[in-house]
Formats: sequence, structure tokens, C-alpha cells
Amino acid sequence: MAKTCNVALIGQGFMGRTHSNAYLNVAKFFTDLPMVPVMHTSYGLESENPKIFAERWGWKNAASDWKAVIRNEDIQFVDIVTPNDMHMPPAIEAMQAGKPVATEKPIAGTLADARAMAEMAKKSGVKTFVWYNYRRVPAVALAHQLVKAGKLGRIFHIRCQYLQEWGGPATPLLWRFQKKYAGSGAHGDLNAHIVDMARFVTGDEIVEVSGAIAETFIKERVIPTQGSTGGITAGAKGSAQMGKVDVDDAVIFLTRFKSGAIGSFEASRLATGYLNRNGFEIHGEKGALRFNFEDMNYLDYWDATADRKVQGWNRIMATSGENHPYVKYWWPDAHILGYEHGFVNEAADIMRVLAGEQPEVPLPDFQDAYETQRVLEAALLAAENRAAVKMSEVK
Ligand code: SOE
Repeated sequence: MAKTCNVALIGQGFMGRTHSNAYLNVAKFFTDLPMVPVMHTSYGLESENPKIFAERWGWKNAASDWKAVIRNEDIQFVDIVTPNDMHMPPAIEAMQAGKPVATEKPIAGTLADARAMAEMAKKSGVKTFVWYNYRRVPAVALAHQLVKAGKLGRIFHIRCQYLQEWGGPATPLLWRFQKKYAGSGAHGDLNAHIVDMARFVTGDEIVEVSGAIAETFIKERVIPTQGSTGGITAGAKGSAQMGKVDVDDAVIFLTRFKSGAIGSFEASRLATGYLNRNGFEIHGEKGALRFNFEDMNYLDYWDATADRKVQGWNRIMATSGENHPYVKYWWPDAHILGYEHGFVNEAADIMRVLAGEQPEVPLPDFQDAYETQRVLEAALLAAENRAAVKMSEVK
């Protein structure tokens, strides 16, 4: 009989929905879990009608005092999905209470917050997690396995892009465009994902950042009279007043990796034509990989060791229950998965780790996510100083 874990969700919004859906469904599909979540309490600001959110998503209790929620001795695991500036305070509170804790990506809006969280994790010894959900897309997990198995050999190039286009002039001044809440714009939102994904898939680390450019194309946005109602911009309404944008709309930068590979990263919310193009291309001595989340069930693999006559891009449909991570818990082969499945897969892995088991795919903890945050900071420094930044200079 699986043990139970009383979960508290701190925050609502878009990630509140993806995480609630994950807790609602994980035990239905992952029937071998040693521990299953109990949706004990969800926290939201009074103005966000926490009772309505809790009832809609099946949380037993609703609260509007996050400290009281974390201090409740019935709570066994704290999951934080608030905007980036509100990741650290509840995370520190949870770790000081000796409770395992997770945050949405990025671990925090600033390197200082990320560092404090990583240090407290080390000091408290509690288990920590950061929801880099794309690691749990079967095609991405397969890429990690192929690189680890040496299928690409020595890697030369790592090219990552996370391109969206929702940040046009009509989009109001949401929290994601305000430094005090987000820390940065597309950079912490999207480059966070692809830096984590590059480190995860290659197992390599970035040692230098250069050639960085941060740009804010739209300097002012309408001040919202209503925030987004569950999507990125869904339902957001603007007033007649304008507010200044103080974060980037796009950040691009170049990297050197420890192995000697070289890389490029590009994140934008104004990449017209790409709606959620989160992906990578990796070129090695023995082969190459490419992935685009807009086509998330496929991984393209080029085997450079094959007979030249038949070399080409193999378009692998990563939906085989027998061969690809997580798929066996879902549908028969080739019945494909969606965005929400990555979060359910992650909830399963978190429950396994909380119960002392290994996850199906490596899970980033606060220290791992702090390494990603250091790279993000290095890129902003490189852009500001128009000069290369060695990672050894960024603590
Ligand atoms: C908005 O850019 C966003 O919702 C990101 O915040 C998520 O992390 C990404 O998965 C989808 O786009």
C-alpha cells in the first residue's frame, strides 16, 4: 500500500493549474508509486479567490496565509508556483521547518535568491526540486539517454532556442514584464528552460558566456486591469494607462562548454511565427540530435556511423512504452502525449524521490537549478559589459 504525502500548493495561475492537474492524475496512471500525493491545501491571495481554485482543482483546504500553511504540521511537502520573486520566502520557510520543497522554474528571479535557497537546502538537508518540466518529455529524456550512451560521441555544437511570439504590443504589463516580480523577462522565463535542457541532455557544463545581447523591443505596455486568468495572457485586460517595461523581451548569447563544445542560446517572446518553439540541435562526431517542442513527440537523430548510402535524419516517434521513458504509464504506442503529461511525469518522479526511490529521469534540485541561474546571470553580465564572462567569476 503506497504511503501518502500531504501536499501544499503555494500559488495558483497557469502553473497552479498544471501542478494541480499533475497531483489529481499521477496516482491514476503511475500505479506503482511508493507514495501518492494528497491535495491537502492550496494557497492564493484573497483577491485570487483561493476557495474557488481549491474547489475547482480538488484541494481539500484553501488558504490565504502561506506561512500558516507551511507551518501546519499536517503538511509534508510544499510546492511553490508563485511569481519568481515569491519563490525564496516560502522555500526558506519550508526548509527551516524541515519540509521538502519544490519551486517552478526558474528557481528564483535573482541569483542572490537562488544562492540563498541552494545554501539553505544544503544546510537543512531537506529534499528540493525545481520543475524543469521539459526534461520529462519522452523525446527529451531519450535524447539524454542517447548522449549518455555515447551515440553522438564528442559533441561540437549545442544550439538551443526557446521562441514564442505572445509578447506583442497588445500584451499588457503582466508580472512577467516587471523586474520586481520576474527578475528578468524572456531570459529567466525561456533561456532558463534551454540552459537546463542543454545541461541535462549533454551532461556538460557551461564554462564561459560571451556575445550576449539583451533587448527590450517594447518599452511600455498597458497596465492590466485584470491579470491573465490561467494562461500566459488569457483573459488579461489592459487599462488606458501605460507602464514601463524594465526587463528583456529577448536575450541571445554564446557559450563554451567544459568538454570544448560551443553553444548558442536564443530566447524571445517576439519571435513571430514561432508559438512555443522550445528546442535544441546537437552535433557530435558520431551523430546529431534535434528537437522542437512544437512537435514534442518526435526526436530527430542522425547516425553518422551508418552506411553513408542511407545516412539521414531518423524521425523517431518517442511514444514506445517499451523503449521511451514514461510512455508505458500512459497510452498504447503512438497515441502521443501533450504538454500536461510532462508535469504528471514530474509529480511521479517527485513522489518516488520523497519515498527514497530513484526518479525515472534525473530531477534538478536547488543546487542544480542554481547552476542554471548562474549561467543566466553570466549572460546578463556579458550583455551589460559587452564582454565574455567566465563562469568561475559568477558565484
Ligand atoms: C511563458 O513563457 C511560459 O508559460 C513559460 O513560463 C513556461 O515555463 C513555458 O513552459 C511555456 O511558456
